[in-house]
Amino acid sequence: MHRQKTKLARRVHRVALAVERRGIVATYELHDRVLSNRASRRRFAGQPPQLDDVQRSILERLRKDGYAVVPFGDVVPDQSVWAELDAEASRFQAETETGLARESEGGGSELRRREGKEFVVRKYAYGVELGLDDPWLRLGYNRRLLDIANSYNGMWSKLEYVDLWYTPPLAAGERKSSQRWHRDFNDRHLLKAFLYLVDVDEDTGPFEYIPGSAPGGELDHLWPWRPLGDNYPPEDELAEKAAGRAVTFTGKKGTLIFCNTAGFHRGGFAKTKPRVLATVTYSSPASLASLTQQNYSLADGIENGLDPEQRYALS
Ligand SMILES: O=C(O)CCC(=O)C(=O)O
Repeated sequence: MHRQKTKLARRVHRVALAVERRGIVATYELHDRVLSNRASRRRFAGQPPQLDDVQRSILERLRKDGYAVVPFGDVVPDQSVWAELDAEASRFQAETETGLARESEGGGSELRRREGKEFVVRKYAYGVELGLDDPWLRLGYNRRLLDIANSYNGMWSKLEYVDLWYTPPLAAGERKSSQRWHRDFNDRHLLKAFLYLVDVDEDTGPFEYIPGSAPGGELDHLWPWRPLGDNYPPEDELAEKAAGRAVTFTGKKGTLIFCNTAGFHRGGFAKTKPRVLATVTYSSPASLASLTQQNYSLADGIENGLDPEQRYALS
């Protein structure tokens, strides 16, 4: 009797999950085609940003390959911005290393991690309250980056995620979760920026990408992107189908990578040295309406001092 009940409960749960999934996918498609994204495309078309040569070149490369790499200073030439980020990153690195040392001695720490991806220590993770003066949030709503994201997505984008990651080296072991090839499930209109805050070589867990695998690219038919799709194909099959195509982003501190991570990517498999990077995610309003949520809330509300594009990204 008990066994039958358990079986029935499991079946009911499975059906309920399937119905919920279908509802989420339908909501996403509706918001992408008709509701949120249409209005957001209109806003962009009514007020397209003036891009300079650096931004135009990034946009061209993004459209062709799904990624572009550039020194941070080329996008944000104001030296004081980099100086502040660099100093903040060093502080985060030092605090994280103190916390990790305490943990390895069996003590507690306040380090933030996310379930399922415990190998990364995060500055903010989820549910953090940020002031508009937070340097990493400011990086996310910096018009130089935001204009690239909006132009690539063809609409005013939402700043969905802002964080700093510390990936400690792991002497041995298999690749786990985002260390394996995958597509991000959360949006087809997606742009992430990764800013390396230490030099990253082969042993530091570089980010890797398969050019042309983003939606609309020549390899988009490989386990194609779907909302909530089956986004982790067997590693060996993908490696065979995309043989020789993957790009590995080793680079100096201050390297900025723009990438549509609805295409295949992986990274953070640090072997001997820790990797420290900042990451910001721009997605479409449809994604926030159904598939994902912002990892931060604003401490101060949105100021009138910001441009409409910035206010939209943060709301
Ligand atoms: O840590 C990395 O390099 C990969 C990150 C990743 O998979 C993601 O942000 O979606």
